[in-house]
Amino acid sequence: MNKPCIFCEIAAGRMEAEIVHEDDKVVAFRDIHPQAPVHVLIIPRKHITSMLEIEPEDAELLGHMHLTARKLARELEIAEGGYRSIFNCGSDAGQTVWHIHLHLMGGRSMGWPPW
Ligand code: IU
Repeated sequence: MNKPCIFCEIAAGRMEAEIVHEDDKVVAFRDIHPQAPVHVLIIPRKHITSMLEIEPEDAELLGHMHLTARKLARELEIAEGGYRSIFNCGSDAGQTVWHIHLHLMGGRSMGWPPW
């Protein structure tokens, strides 16, 4: 039997996470291995394996994810200093969980490029 998707389990409330926002389309929770003072993952309730699999019908959902990032950046007080929002797509980019997630990171100064 296939293992259930961990992020689908979090979205369904069957697995614990420190949730900072949820609505009918997305759930946002704190990353368990934060790489910045604020590190939140915004996930869609809809299971989409990677950014390579998004479809035109997902455009509104993706926009909603970015608007949620903006709202949380303000609420979590990283908007003024600046923040990064990132989708890792595929293994070279460092994707390890196969349910799309928008990383929202801030609270420290970050370098570029991100090795
Ligand atoms: P990536 O872009 O696929 O590498 O990011 C996956 C993130 O999910 C990574 O930062 C993990 O620390 C995080 N994470 C989590 O917050 N909770 C979990 O149960 C698992 C991974 I598995």
